[in-house]
Amino acid sequence: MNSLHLLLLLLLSLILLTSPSHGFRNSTASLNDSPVYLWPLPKEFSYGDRTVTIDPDLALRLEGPGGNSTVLKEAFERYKDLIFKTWARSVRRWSQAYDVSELTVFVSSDNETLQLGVDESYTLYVGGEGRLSILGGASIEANTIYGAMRGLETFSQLCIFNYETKTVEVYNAPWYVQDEPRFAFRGLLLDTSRHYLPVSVIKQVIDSMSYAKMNVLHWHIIDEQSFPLEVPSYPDLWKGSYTKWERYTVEDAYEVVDFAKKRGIKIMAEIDVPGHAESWGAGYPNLWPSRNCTEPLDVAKNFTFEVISGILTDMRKFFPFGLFHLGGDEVNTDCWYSTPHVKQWLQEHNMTTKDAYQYFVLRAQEIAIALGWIPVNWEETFNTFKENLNPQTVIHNWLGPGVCPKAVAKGFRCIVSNQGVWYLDHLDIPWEDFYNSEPLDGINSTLQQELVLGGEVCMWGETADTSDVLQTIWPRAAAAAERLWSPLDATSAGNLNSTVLSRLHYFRCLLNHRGVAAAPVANRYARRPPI
Ligand code: CP6
Repeated sequence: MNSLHLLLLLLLSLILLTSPSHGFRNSTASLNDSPVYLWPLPKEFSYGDRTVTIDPDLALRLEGPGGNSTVLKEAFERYKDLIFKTWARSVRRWSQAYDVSELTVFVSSDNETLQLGVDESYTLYVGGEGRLSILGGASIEANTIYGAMRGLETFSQLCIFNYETKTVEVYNAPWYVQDEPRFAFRGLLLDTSRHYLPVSVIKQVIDSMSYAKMNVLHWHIIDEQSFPLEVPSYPDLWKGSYTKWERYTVEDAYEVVDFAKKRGIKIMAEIDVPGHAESWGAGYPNLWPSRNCTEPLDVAKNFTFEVISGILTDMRKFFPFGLFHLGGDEVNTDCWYSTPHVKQWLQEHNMTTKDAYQYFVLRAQEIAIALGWIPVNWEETFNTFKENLNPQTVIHNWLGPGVCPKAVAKGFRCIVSNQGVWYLDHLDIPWEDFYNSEPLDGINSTLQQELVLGGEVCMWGETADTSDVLQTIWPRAAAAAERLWSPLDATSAGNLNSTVLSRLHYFRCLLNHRGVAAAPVANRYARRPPI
């Protein structure tokens, strides 16, 4: 920190101490008196009572070791379009000066590696009146370009189009925001097996996730219904796609990963084994135990593990994220026992079907670990054979509350996706239930709490496709996004009566303006929550 920063900080604290926090009302229609329309709510913030105008030719000044980033420059251009082209076709260009003509972005590291736990913190300042005053202008300080991107999102949410003056303004300046996420893993599952989703739709989902500061797209690519992905090592696998036009090439996968990275979002890919894998056999029927036992995959053949190894080796090239999901849920092993050669294999190895399920999951884990991945498995694996799992395993909850407390007590890391409150395909779950679901419920020790990486909302694809996937995700995913980003006290009970409803209405409206087909906040399906 140099002396200029110190001076700025000093002056800032002065403002924070002297400025009223609720002094001002602007002309935009609001549902209550709060001037705060940010989603998710930042960790700390304060605001004043002045209105500043933002120059439609807003310039970016990049500073610091990370300041030369092309990715960040591109992000700035995207946000400039969102700020100035979202609400109206054109802003009025004035002859006189605007209060904010330049956004200074200081990034202290040039390391653009994107992994779990990457620093997403930022400090945002949007100044007071007067372009030349020391308190004019706007700035973002961050340790990584990903933190700077989160700051750009917050900045864009402060920028509001004034329909009378036809300029973009920030109300209640000066704003001072110091922000960082509560959880490192803030995910959304997208299922492209039950219904194929074009790459353009996946990109829309990724874009919309970045608006809510979500950071992991769990790509449930393959399931029993279809195998849409190209796997060079086993080129017949994608014969399991619905049609030859409903497939992802290797290049598509690279493109999705790259598009997401530019928005600070990791892609966690999944191959769900040994259940949920019937479609693998369309190209390689040998993966099926028999013609009338097409799931789970054949545990008795070495070929099965050769194929898994081939898929993972290929995928390792285009999925750089350190976590890889190996499924392991809903495995019904009955037909293993009723298939003669598998039954014989079980007897030769002195295994029950349950032992064989464990053997399969552990062998798949070993392949993923040898490739440098941390395996993630659905909770049945933990529920069935607990300590035998590799200790690196991340347990992914879904069946109900309770498993993460048990998993972290045994030293495993955990991701929460309780189906009763975070399953988006359950149309009757209202946003309030998404909002009130607390990932750390039932976990009291700080050490164990730290093993909860975060949570994930699940958009299973049986009943949603391109025509309605975005409106099914939003706005309810946003409720979980705030739970996972904002401080616990900001999202605890009682706050439902404060700004949360007006902010969610505003965020949903913002999504619509940005071209995301988010459904109304109180949609026609959702049952009302208990009072
Ligand atoms: N597909 C896979 C699914 C589900 C799971 N795994 C699922 C189960 C129950 C509900 C919703 C989705 N469709 N592969 C469970 C993790 Cl209610």
